[in-house]
Amino acid sequence: ACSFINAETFTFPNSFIFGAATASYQIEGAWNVDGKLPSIWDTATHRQPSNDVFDGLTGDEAALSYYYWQKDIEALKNANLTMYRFSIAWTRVLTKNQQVNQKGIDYYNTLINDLIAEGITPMVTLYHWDLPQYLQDIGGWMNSEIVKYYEVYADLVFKSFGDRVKIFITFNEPSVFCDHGHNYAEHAPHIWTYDSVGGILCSHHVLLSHARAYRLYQEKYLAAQNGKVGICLNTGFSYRGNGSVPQDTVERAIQFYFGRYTNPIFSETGDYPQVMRDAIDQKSKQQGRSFSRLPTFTAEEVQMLKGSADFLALNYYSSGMVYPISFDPTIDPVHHDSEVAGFSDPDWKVARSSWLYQVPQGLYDLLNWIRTKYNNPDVYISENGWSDAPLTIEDHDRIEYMRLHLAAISKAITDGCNVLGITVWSLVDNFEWMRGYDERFGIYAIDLNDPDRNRTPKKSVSYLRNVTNSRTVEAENDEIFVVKVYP
Ligand code: GBH
Repeated sequence: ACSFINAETFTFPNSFIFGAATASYQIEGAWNVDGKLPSIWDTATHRQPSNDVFDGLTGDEAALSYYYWQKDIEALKNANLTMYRFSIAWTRVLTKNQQVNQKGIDYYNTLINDLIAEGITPMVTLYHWDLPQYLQDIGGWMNSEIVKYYEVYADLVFKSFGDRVKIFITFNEPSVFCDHGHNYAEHAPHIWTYDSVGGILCSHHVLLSHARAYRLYQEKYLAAQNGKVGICLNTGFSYRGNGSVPQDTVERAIQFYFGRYTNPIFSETGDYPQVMRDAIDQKSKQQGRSFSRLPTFTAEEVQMLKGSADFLALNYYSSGMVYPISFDPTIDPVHHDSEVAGFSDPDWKVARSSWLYQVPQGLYDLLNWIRTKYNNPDVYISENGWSDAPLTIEDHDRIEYMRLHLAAISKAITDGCNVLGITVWSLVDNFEWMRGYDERFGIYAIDLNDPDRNRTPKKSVSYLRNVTNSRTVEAENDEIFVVKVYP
């Protein structure tokens, strides 16, 4: 055991929940089994001659959780975790004619029943990036008709599982799948659009789909089921990149990345952040366009969105330094609407994933920013985790990352932030999107050569067990507060 000379002990209230998270495409495998239809990630990973994934691998099998869900439940129990965040594959539960595929429903029913039998609370994400390909074929998230399809899907999920599932998340990280999927073709559906128009349309329709699903639950299911519905949003915190960066730049960075979803849902005014509205309207005009690239919500839509979440599910991994840049409409301004650019401090510790720097302070500052900005909503940390090389069982770096981020959360709770729990990313090693299986986030290792996909506990499992037993972690302040301060 380590001992820290100036260590402080950080505690967690008894109500605080410790759990772990996964997502359907990243763990299930069985991509074409029991009536499951192809999703945009099946399409993306099956592209020939190259799928652009590290080592050319796919999620066709992954952790094979479609067959080995009991091993996942064992893993949760063994780590002393009492909440499991997983996602439902839209492609398993509905046919192209929008009819129920019972075999898909059966799979999730079994998983949910088995979790509950072990005292583990299910937290269900409806959409973690695996859109049915037949919906992509009509434009996917860029077509406003998607809102109706999503509502049918949400209705089925609430109706089928809501008697036992009391925490639903409508979407996972729209900023990621909208921008990476529809602006610069890094993620499925690999669409590149000029001037962010694809990502902007995607975000707009995701927001409307979210709100419709939330209202549907309130009207049709809340009275009988009494559950909560929220949305999962990700962001880092932003810091001034040098002494001449105005504080205003920091706020712009957060508003453009995070505020585009939080302002419509969690703020008192509703709608898109004013800075974003003004900037995109003005730049569209400057480009000679006759209407803004950013669509408008009707007054009813603003109302429908406002307050449409019982909690915020927050994914936090890392933070960045920002500085202002000027908008040049003559070059393709992919994400220059904000006129903010970012970088990472090379002094920060970096994971196997090149974007993942260890900045626990960012989580602490972000939680307090959310508390003051949005009247202290209920928050779950729905993802937080560290990547390392395949089969790293002695995962000391992950343990350090978890310890410092848990300390940051505890400190934020002491400040009054309503953080209800955490589901760490991830329960098991899984398909890390374009990075394939080269970056491992699991607290359990999976050897892809093992046909039984046994879940081998990494050292972080016993660490987590200690944390959940003692409900404390130890950290020094200068391990948490790593961001340079410019006067
Ligand atoms: C989460 O996204 C996802 O919800 C989860 O499925 C995933 O497995 C997990 O994180 C770990 O990555 O190539 O430099 O442009 C986290 C946010 C956004 C982080 C996209 C990586 C790409 C960075 N991710 N980002 S870069």
